[in-house]
Amino acid sequence: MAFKSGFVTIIGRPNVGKSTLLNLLTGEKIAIISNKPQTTRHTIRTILTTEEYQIIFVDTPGIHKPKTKLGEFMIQEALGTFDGVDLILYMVDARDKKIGPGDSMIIGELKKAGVPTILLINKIDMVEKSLLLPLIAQYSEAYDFDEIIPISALDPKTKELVLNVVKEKLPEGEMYYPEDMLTDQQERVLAQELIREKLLHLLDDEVPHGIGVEVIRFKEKEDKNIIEIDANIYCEKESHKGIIIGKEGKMLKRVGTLARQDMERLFGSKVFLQLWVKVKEDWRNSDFMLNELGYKKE
Ligand SMILES: Nc1nc2c(ncn2[C@@H]2O[C@H](COP(=O)(O)OP(=O)(O)OP(=O)(O)O)[C@@H](O)[C@H]2O)c(=O)[nH]1
Ligand SMILES: [Mg+2]
Repeated sequence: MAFKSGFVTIIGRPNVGKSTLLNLLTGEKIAIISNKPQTTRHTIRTILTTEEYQIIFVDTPGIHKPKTKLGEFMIQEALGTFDGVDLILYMVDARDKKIGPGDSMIIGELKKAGVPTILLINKIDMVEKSLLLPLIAQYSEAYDFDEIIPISALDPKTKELVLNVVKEKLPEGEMYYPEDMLTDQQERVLAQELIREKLLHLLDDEVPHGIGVEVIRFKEKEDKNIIEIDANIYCEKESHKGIIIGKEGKMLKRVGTLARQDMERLFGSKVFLQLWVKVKEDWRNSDFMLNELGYKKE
């Protein structure tokens, strides 16, 4: 059988489970995940290579109505992936009773793009099966999806189910990337994201959305098998800084320990991590800061 290859983008509203699915499909923890919407801010490519195919999955920020320049960047990142991909995996939440305005907007974009699309109705572990049929009926009326598949991204069996369908739709083609390449994300970006993930997990709702992380030093000391990483955590208010640092620095220490453990696993090396917290009012609307933190197109 001829080798197949292609680009597959994963899109949908915030918090529907896109990054969870990406990590399940590739078997690696590359994308960060949290229970808070707008966790993913850049597109992330991860590459799955087998003897039969190479799939480049593109995880994208949740599509929402932007309120800041950062939000606008995120939407552009997501919509920008429609162009030139071989297949779209569009995820929605099985708990939705009907198609809301956010998903109607996304379907409008799908119609413009005209790329083959599989609808994945996710989180079916959280709903009664009988509620799925009416939702499926609504979606199949709204758009001519290639397939509609109810899934749970938390169920390991979903991996094979989705990969089989994706494989079927892939065109024949060569490898785009070396077979041992896992992601196009630089290690410093992965480090930055892991720190942000811990902050999302440990802090209450209001604070994390206003957080940006910048790795200011990433130095590999190969002779000692250690990586030294320094990072700034930017927040929008003096009161948030206090929360992030915590009583006697406890919160920051926890963030640092958890992020370091994940980094050591991912990089296969010891990590020495130092964190600083800085206040930058309204940085999410500052072109300069967005540029600094990598939320700008080159
Ligand atoms: N019960 C259940 N929870 C899920 C499932 N898939 C994902 N989740 C949870 O949903 C939350 C959001 O998951 P993410 O993967 O971060 O969602 P996302 O679509 O990438 O979100 P953004 O990056 O903000 O757009 C996390 O708490 C996941 O654990 C599922 O099938 N069932
Ligand atoms: Mg995500």
